[in-house]
Amino acid sequence: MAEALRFARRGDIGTAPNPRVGCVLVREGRVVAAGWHASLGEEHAEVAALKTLNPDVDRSTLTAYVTLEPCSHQGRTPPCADRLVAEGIGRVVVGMEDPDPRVSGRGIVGMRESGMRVDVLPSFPEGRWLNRRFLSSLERGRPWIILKWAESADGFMDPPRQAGQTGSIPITSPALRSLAHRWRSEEQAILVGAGTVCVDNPRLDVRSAEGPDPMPIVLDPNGRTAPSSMVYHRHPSPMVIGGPEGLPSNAIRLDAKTGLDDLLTTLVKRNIRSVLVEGGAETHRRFIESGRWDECRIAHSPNETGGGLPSPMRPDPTDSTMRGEHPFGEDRVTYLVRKESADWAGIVPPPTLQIPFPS
Ligand code: AOF
Ligand code: ZN
Repeated sequence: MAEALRFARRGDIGTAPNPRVGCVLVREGRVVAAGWHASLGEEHAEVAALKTLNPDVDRSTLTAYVTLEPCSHQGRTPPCADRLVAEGIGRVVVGMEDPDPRVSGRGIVGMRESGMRVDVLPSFPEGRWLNRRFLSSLERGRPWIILKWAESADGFMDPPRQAGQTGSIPITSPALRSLAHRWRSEEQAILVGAGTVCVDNPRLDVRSAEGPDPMPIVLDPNGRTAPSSMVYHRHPSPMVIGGPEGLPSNAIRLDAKTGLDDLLTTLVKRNIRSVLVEGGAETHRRFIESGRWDECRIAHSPNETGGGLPSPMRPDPTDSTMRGEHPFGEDRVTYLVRKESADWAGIVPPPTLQIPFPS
């Protein structure tokens, strides 16, 4: 299963909202074929693995190790459980049940009813962590939420500005910017408050890394942002709570009174399974105080700004677990995970910092 998990990790960019799944076919202790779900709409891991299998191999001698229950539904591709049965695979070992309501155990039952031997791991924390975004949406009804900010050595997230001076002023080194953009490409949505849009006028897209742009979400209940702000013109469907008059027609506008939980429910309904919150401090505070966060990534610069916007409150240390702390370029990155989220996921692996890297 460790080998299947290794293949699952390869499907890192472009699989969302789908889970990351890997499959290996084993004969007499040796892997004879392997596959993974590479991107949304493409074949599932089991089918990808079968594709690489020598046609002469006797299927009944094989054990398939799959990190997630083979699906039983006709979605973008046909059901994998039926395919494994039709192929005559001898035995299937499943990492964990698929909580997708179209599957939720039916893949396992179907394979067993056909006479196949199917075993399910009693616990699979690595697989849960890998698919924490997918599982959070289906099990907890809210996306996985990552808070991110950068701060100076003297505790500011934005340097002092002249009156009327706008535009983003980086605090950290260029090396960290590519990491921060990689983080953006890994999440389906990126959220900021109105203040950040007014002051920084950010694009919130992925530039210094590869991968899809997340959907921008702006919290602007009082309609303070300008409709010409870049965030409203870079993505096919920017979302805004409240917002100003005169937004492009493709913007998705939610009522100004929409609360955080209603927003998170709306995102799950739209198959948005993760959100990167990029500030500002007030927005981070809302998420921390309401307990609606899972990870916190703080980039520390060695330089002082000598004033500016104070960085956000830290999550209560009794409420969070340190995932790791790493130098990155001239900066240092601290990774925290909310205790409750770590317990829910089952495991908190240390972050890997090479680029490209699996998160
Ligand atoms: C599998 N193997 O590799 C994956 C599965 O959008 P679709 O049609 O591709 O279906 C997505 C659903 O299929 C997803 O929500 C999850 O339940 C399952 N994903 N299942 O047997 C795979 N990626
Ligand atoms: Zn499938």
